[in-house]
Amino acid sequence: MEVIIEKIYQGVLNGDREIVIDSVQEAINAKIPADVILKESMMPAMAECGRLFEEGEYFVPELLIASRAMQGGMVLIKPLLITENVKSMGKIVIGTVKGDLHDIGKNLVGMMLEGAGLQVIDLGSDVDAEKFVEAVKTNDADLVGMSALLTTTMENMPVIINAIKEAGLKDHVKILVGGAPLTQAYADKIGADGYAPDASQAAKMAVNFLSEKKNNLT
Ligand code: B12
Repeated sequence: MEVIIEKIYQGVLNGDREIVIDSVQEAINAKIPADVILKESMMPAMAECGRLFEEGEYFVPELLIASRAMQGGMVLIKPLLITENVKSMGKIVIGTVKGDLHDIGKNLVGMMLEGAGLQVIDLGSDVDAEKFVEAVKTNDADLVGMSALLTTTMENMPVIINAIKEAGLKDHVKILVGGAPLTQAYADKIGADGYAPDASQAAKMAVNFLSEKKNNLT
């Protein structure tokens, strides 16, 4: 088993989608449970990619290629995770805000979050307040992640935060924001719970919020 797990780990780390797909299939055939594949190979590999990114050894292209490789394997194990009834760490609704079509960073954040064990409900781009609120309600989400790449569209973030408050959902969800024009100061000003400058730190922050939530419940 270790050999296949290591092959998947290295495949994600090196962004080799074919190797990941073949090795994940091999692992499934060998009856390795889907959650073991996820937790012992793909998640640590994405965490390592995040570490390398923070240390300046990996850049956005390496992250995108690693994420694409992981996605190749995820397609195979997702249905099994559902039948094995593996609980995700928590649920996050993500989207790029209204008027904004930039989705590369948001997708990267989504993949890192998935790599960290969260269930990601991706609303796509150009998402208005109503859609965010509806998705939080229907999915009983723990977190909301909003992305904006334009100085004009980042102004839609407080509108969405207000709509979440008005719907009475603010006590149930933590709101994370990001995108190139954003800063911690802006996140504080609009009442977001967290800001992260990149996908790796976004995933760490999401995991921290979920651990805090779990600790508060116990
Ligand atoms: C690619 C791109 C496009 C593509 C988008 C394709 C796509 N599917 O995404 C296209 C060609 C469509 C495009 C269009 C436009 N673009 Co454009 N685009 C870019 C470009 C070159 C790269 C953006 C990108 O993908 N970066 C790479 C990703 C990985 O980085 P990122 O998005 O910042 O995400 C990281 C972090 O910010 C963070 N993060 C992101 N989201 C989130 C969310 C959360 C919750 C968290 C915690 C973290 C987080 O993590 C991510 C990963 O590490 C930038 C230039 C730049 N240097 O940013 C201009 C840029 C953003 N675009 C710009 C402009 C002006 C436009 C247009 C208005 C151009 C025009 N006149 O039509 C249109 C707007 C269309 C629209 N309505 O959205 C300007 C914005 C200026 C401003 N200050 O507002 C920029 C800065 C270029 C410039 N220097 O002028 N664009």
